[in-house]
Amino acid sequence: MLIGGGLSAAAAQTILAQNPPMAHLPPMPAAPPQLDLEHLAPFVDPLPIPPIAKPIGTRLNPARKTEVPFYKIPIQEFFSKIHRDVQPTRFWGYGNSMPGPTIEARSGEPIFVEWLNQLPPKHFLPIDHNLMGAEKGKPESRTVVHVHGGRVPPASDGWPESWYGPGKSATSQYPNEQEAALLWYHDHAMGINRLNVCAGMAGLYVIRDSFEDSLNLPKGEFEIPLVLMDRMLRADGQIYYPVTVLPDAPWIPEYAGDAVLINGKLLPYLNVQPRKYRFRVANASNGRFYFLSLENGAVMQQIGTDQGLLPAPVNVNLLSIAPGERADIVVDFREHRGQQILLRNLATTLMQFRVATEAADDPSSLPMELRPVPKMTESSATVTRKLTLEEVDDLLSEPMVHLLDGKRWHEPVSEKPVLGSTEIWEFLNLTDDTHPIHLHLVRFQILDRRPIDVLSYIHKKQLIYIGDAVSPEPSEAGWKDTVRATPGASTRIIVKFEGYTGRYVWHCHILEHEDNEMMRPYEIVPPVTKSQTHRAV
Ligand SMILES: [Cu+2]
Repeated sequence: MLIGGGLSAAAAQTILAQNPPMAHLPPMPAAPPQLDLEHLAPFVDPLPIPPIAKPIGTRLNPARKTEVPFYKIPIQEFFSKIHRDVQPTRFWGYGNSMPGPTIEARSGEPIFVEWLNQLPPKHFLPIDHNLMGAEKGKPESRTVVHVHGGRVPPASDGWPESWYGPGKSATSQYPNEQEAALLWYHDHAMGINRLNVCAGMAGLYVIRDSFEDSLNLPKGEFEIPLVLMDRMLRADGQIYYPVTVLPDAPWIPEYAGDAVLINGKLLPYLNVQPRKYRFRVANASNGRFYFLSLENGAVMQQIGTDQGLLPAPVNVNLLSIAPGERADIVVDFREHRGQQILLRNLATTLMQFRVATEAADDPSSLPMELRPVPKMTESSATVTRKLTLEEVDDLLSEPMVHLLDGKRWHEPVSEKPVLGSTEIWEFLNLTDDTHPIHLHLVRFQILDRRPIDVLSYIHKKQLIYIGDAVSPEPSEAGWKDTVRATPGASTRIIVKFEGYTGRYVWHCHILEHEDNEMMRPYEIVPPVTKSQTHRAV
């Protein structure tokens, strides 16, 4: 692999060791001719900014007897230009843009969204009917929407089996009782969510609050979302999703395309002024990890992660971001007047920033102290769960299925944290891949990662640590909802289960894994009261 962006060979080796590409892919039929990215003119399209969703009115919030903003967002097929020289690409998405319209919300101010399924009946990507939940006879274009990172009642969270077919809709309430953060919404339909997201079903959901406002970070036209989605594209610009050689079992273990769309465009450019910008980065790819850098040594200062602001800005030369994760970045272009700066993923160019020559005013701030993140102490946890991440291979060493704690989706719920309690979840990754693990509803902190003797665990169920525990990187030492569980290692998180009782899910955010059993339900149960204890006695 060629390494660029000022990355040393040693650093690249470390990255590759921690995040190896999928070791094995099933035999695949030859792909149809792909779009020739080498000869595509770069930087001919301006970076689009997804439209802001507008409420169509208000609706009574029965919990508070108040009227709250009401949105209707259709889910439909449309065609969109991903590049000046490529004919329009078919997408299934929200509104008629890819990414969908950005929902702007304020902390503490609830909204309702009605999601309307207006998709055509036949899916345009290959469904594998062997997967749990994707059996024949179900509507192919079924969907259900999940707001990733949202603290949402269970009925509005997008339970994977609560999908609905074309012509139907579902209304979700989003209380927004949480701190400012960049969330994102996407499809979560059981067994086909990798196909629906690949088809374009993703959009941003921003929560703001007065604390964040008071920091005077760059805003308005100086706050730019960057939604990363890689795709395989046919020569005619249409999305290609590969299959195996088995016509009845087309599932592949991971999807990765060479064409990286940023806000729905290939190789776009952005005109910027020589001042500070805030970039809200979301990795909405099925399975690709990005390692982003800026040419010319322009510094990225990471100010936030999945669930909001970090305690202080962190300088990053290389920004790692796994599927499902978000990063909040400030870049000051002041020293780069007149320059053209490339944003790269390792050696691959993704987009260009064109810095204006004229000096610009910059009334925004980048405080050295952002938002306090009180450290959760291990002693506050009442339960520790050891949960394996496993890959089951076939006779040819090809992955057949991925499991959490050795269990499949339909097995009884085994994780039942008590509302208000704190637990440590220790993920024991017995596979060769990094799995980004996401828990719905909650935010958490990463405690540490530590190498383990995988074979001892597999053969004797003995947990032997074979190295020191390593603290999370400063850039991930904030509130998280998705954690990279590295291969051959224990990754520990500490979680307080707040918000609601009921059933939620936790899963790997590599969508091919999630669709093939790497997702489990969990249930938050009410605390047992003293009177109930007496009755039980
Ligand atoms: Cu995975």
